[in-house]
Amino acid sequence: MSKVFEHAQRVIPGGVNSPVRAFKAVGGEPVFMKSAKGPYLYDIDDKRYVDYVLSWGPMILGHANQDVIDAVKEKIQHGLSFGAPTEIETTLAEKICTLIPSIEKIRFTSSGTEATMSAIRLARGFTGRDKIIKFEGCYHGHSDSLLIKAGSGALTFGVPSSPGVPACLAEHTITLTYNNTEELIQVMDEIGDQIAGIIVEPVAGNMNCIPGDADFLHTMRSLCTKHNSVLIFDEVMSGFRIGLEGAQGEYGITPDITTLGKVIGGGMPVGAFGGRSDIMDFIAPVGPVYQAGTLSGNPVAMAAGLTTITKLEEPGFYDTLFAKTTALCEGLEAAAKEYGIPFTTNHKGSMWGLFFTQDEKVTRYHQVIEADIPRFNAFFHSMLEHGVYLAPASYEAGFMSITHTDDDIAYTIDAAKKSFAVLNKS
Ligand code: HOZ
Repeated sequence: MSKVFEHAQRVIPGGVNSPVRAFKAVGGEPVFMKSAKGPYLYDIDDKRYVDYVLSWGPMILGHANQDVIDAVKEKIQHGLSFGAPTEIETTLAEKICTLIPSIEKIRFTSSGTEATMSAIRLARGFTGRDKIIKFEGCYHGHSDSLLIKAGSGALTFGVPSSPGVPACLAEHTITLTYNNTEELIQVMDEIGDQIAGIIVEPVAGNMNCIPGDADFLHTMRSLCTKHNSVLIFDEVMSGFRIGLEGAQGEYGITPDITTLGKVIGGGMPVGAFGGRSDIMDFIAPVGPVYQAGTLSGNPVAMAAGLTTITKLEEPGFYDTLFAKTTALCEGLEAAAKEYGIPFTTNHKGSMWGLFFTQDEKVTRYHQVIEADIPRFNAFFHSMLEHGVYLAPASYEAGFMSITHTDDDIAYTIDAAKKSFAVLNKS
């Protein structure tokens, strides 16, 4: 075991501050990183990796974007946190409300988990109902009500429903099958009037990458309207990654509440939830539903987020970004075909995923679980060896940044070919 990992484990459980980082799913030891620039990560031995984790999504502009760094540097001259309102919070709030019309008012938090947890409480407070619906394999952070049959690290560790979540709370969370419209209709027909809200990742990124079916998401919208349930789009991952208006813009659906995080903090710790004014005004201090945070709306984080989003508005940004994702996925599929490896990819905007499966397309959770995980793990390690950093679990989406060049993508496809060649022999 490396000295740094051994040292970390003495003082941090598992040596990591978030479980997926521990490489437990893929085996081996995590790589300790030292710095990052553009599409590259550099480990403590100065080895370079083309990075498709991008801090789990936020670094859409690539690492250490100069404008973002400059904005942060400027901001920190004036103090790090005030615990009082600052104007930049309003500026970022207004920017997001303008770009995402369903968000009439927004509240900033320090993480996506806080945002989804607060959105659920708000939906319950607003409707006076307890039950919520979520979907198997979707992950909405690690709050108690949502850590039930969840994706991401929970899936990786084989404990989709975590010990520590009280049964009396879990019984209010109903878990349905992602992309199964019939099941959703049936359940809402039976108990829709008891449902406070439905929370969904419109593009799932925590059971690898599975875009929601348009019919599934549109039906969900109609059912929530019919039963006065709150529709919560968890766009912590997909927000500003599928376009300026997020997945909701792409699908043409207006949720009641949206949760955001990752990109809106430009690499700093930020989350947010926002939506219809009448619902948002149920939050304290206007309304009775309590929610708060010492570092919420932190001005340094706001500066990083504001600068990031402003750069996303540049003409052609998303066309260029999405073309890179398509090129990568098509290149990987062609390479796998060349080596006779059963393999497919999914992508939506700048989110993508790869699957070692005989299935032509992956649209359901069970397909992710049934894919060849040992093969993914071998592929992961081979790619790492060749200097390509993929998420260390087959249940995570990949991300693309605007700084990934054609050469980086060609390099990645070449590394994949070398890896497929080895897999073919095993
Ligand atoms: N929850 C993140 C994956 N979906 C992992 C966060 C991290 O390890 O940084």
